[in-house]
This record gives sequence, C-alpha cells and structure tokens, in this order.
Amino acid sequence: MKSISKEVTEFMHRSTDSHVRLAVTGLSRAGKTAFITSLVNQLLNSATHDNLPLLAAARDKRVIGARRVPQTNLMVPRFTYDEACGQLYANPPIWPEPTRDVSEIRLAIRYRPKKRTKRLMGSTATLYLDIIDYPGEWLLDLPLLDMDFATWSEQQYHALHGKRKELAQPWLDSVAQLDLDEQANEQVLAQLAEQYTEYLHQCKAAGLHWVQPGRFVLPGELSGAPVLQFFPVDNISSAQVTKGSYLELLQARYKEYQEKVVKRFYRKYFSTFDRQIVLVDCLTPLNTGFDAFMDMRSALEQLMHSFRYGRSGLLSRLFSPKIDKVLFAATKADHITPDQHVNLVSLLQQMVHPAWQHAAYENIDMSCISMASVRSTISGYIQQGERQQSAVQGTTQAGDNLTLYPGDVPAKLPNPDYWDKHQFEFTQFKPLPTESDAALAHIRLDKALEILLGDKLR
Ligand SMILES: Nc1nc2c(ncn2[C@@H]2O[C@H](COP(=O)(O)OP(=O)(O)OP(=O)(O)O)[C@@H](O)[C@H]2O)c(=O)[nH]1
Ligand SMILES: [Mg+2]
Repeated sequence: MKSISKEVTEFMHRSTDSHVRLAVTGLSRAGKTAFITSLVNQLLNSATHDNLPLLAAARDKRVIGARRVPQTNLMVPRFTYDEACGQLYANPPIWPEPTRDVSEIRLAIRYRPKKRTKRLMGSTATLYLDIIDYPGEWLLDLPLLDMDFATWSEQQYHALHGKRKELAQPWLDSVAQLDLDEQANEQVLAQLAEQYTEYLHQCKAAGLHWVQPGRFVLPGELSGAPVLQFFPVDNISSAQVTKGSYLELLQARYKEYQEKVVKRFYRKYFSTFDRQIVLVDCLTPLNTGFDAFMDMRSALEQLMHSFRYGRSGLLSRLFSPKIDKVLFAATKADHITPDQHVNLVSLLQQMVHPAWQHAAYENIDMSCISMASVRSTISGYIQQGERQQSAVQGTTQAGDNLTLYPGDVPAKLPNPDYWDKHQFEFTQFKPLPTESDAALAHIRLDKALEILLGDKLR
C-alpha cells in the first residue's frame, strides 16, 4: 500500500520530470554555439547512430528518437541551428558565426523509461528539452545589485591599474573635463559612455574578461539604448545632487540598469533554468599569458556567485532559484593530445573548486569535465627518433595540414614564471569534415549529456 502511494506521488511529480530547461553559458568565444549545435545534432542522430555511448539511455538503446519542436517562449530569438549546421557541414567546413544575444531551441526526446513509475504511464515517455544560449558576461553584473552608484564607481576606479589603466586613458582624459554638477547634456553623456564601452571592448580584446557592466560589451537587443549610457565617476563629493546634473542622470541610469537590465534578466530568464552548463576555454588564456589566465579565473569566480542562492542571498530575494546541477566543461579539448585531458580537467577544477567550497552552494551538484563539441583534429602518434610522441593533426584556418604536439597543459594553476619556461601553441583548426548523413564528431559531449540529463531519461 505504502509503495503505491509513493508511486502516486512520484507520478504527480512526473510532469516536472518531462520538461527540462538547460542553460548554456560561458564567456564570449567559449564555444556555446558549437556546443548547442552539436548537442542538438547528436540527439537528432541518436536513433540511427551509436554516437553517444556515455549517455546511458542511448547506450541501452532506450532513446527512440528526438525531433525539434517549436519553442514555447515566442519572445526569445530562435537558436540558429540550421545556419550553424550549414557551416559545419560545408565543404570545407567553417565555424559558426559569433552570436550576441540570448536564444533558445526546443527538442522532444522520446525514450523508453526504466523507472517503474514512468513505465506505469506507458512504454514510452517524452522529455521536452529547452536549450538556452546566453552570454556569460551577463552574469558578471550580479554584484551590481548589491552596490549603489558611488560604491560601484569606486570599485571600478580601484581596478584601474596596469593594462586596464592604459586602455582606459582616453576615456579618463575625457571624463576629467566633466563637471558633474553641471546641467547634463545627453549627447556629451552618450559620447563618454561610448568611450567607456570602447575601453571595455579593448579589455576583452586584450584577454581581460572581467568587464562591468557586462551588457555594455554584449548589448543584445539593447544596443544603443540610453540605459547602457553611463560610466563610473571618481570622487563623488557632493552630498546634494543638483537636479538635472550629470551626476543625477548617471545615478538614474545606473539604477535603471540595475532594475531593467540586471534584475530583469534574473527574473525573466535565470529563474526558469533547471540545469546549467558553463563552458570554459582554458587554452586561449594559456596561450595569452599569466594576466589573462588570472583574469579568467576571477571572472569565473564572479560568475559562480549566480549559483550561490543561500537562504537570505540576493538571488533568493529576487526569485526562488531552481538550478540543481551545474557542470563546468573545459571546451576545445581536441586542441590537445588525449594524454593531456586529465590535466585540463584538473586545471579547471583548481579554478572553480576553491571558490565553490568556500561558499554555501546549497543543494547544487557540481562537476567538471573536458570535452570537444565539434572535433577539429584527429589524434595519433609521430615518431621522434626512438620515441613515439602523441600528436594532433588538423587543417589550420589558412588551409594547411598540420601535425604537432601542442604542449603540456599544467595540472595546477601556473605561476607567472611558468610562461617564461613554457610555450603553448594551441593552434586554431577548421572543424573536421562531416558526411551529410553522419553526426558531428565530438569528444565526451555524451558525458556532459549524461551528467546534465541522465536522470531525466531514466
Ligand atoms: N577545436 C575546437 N574549437 C572549438 C570548439 N568549439 C568552439 N571552438 C572554437 O571557438 C570558437 C568560438 O566558438 P562558438 O561556439 O562560436 O563560441 P560562443 O561561446 O558561441 O561565442 P560567442 O557567440 O561569440 O559568445 C569557434 O569559432 C571555434 O574556433 C571545439 O569543440 N573544438
Ligand atoms: Mg555563440
């Protein structure tokens, strides 16, 4: 009797088990578009190909098939799957275009359930999977909700040293001319905000990822809107803010940004996510150097705040968060030889674990893996004298065939002098060509799927 009532309860919960919203994020160029395209491609092919051995439901032949269905949220742009596939299946294949905004795609996955409670409902079940692509930079804005304009300004000025100071100089020179108490001229403000945005873009181009406000570099639909036209100011002295002054307008825009941009994102999108994958490209900052590497680490730490709900936390005050699994994935693992994959995971763990352990991440499972969404190389060995050396082979962007050993990946966070002794050469290759009836070649994308969705397909 008891077991029947338990089954009834589970049956009631089944509706929640038949729909998952999977959010995909990462800093720009981390590989979000490639990941979603490949994920959709793998699932659409899973009925006819043995392409997902690490996804238990697929390995057990319980996945009957997947198809695309129209998304329910009509206000969000569609993820451009066909366009991205067109590029990856082209001859020669090319990487999909960079994307700048949130987008969504929906799949219906039919499978044979293993769980008794689901089997009571029929021999097949359907999991509706929404996949949402959004820029990781948007998560860098969360701390803004806890700061007023003066505090945020102070923090921004505090960060202005070294390379950042150098890049900010043109904007700093212009802003030095501004009298904050003077009556505001919107055009002047717009010009200064443009210079500030240019500084943020230059930070990104120099490999510095911690940029605030994050929406300035990836404005999406808000491009050119006045809510993105403000900047921090130094030494806010006047206790009384003059009506109509620059300072008043800057404060008002900052407030508007907090409410209409940051809070709105968390309420409208983030609060609806069930599962989250964060893609991390550890290899590009290794190519660039120590500063870029540490900057990526601090950007990741910032990004993790969005999963720290706590009971009295900022996010819990805004909505009731639902995410119960977060997967950090080191992407583009096909750039390195398979023997280095363990080190890549260990490096990623070193970047995220300490921050994760020191904070109260209640009821969230966290894992780290390495993977490649779309392979650009094949791996093998080259003979070096007596010795066999592991190597990767691919076609460079310039079209040359290249076989090389790209170097060791450090298993631990490297010291600054590491770059004096080690040279990294993680070359960009074109995607491997794919036959029109084959699925895209990947490394461990199925493992990511098992971690993120395995329980929902049981
Ligand atoms: N070798 C390899 N390169 C990859 C892989 N995924 C992404 N890349 C490379 O990384 C670049 C960026 O990938 P995208 O998928 O466009 O990244 P994104 O995060 O969507 O980038 P934005 O839309 O600009 O934010 C691609 O153009 C490829 O050069 C992968 O699995 N393997
Ligand atoms: Mg993209």
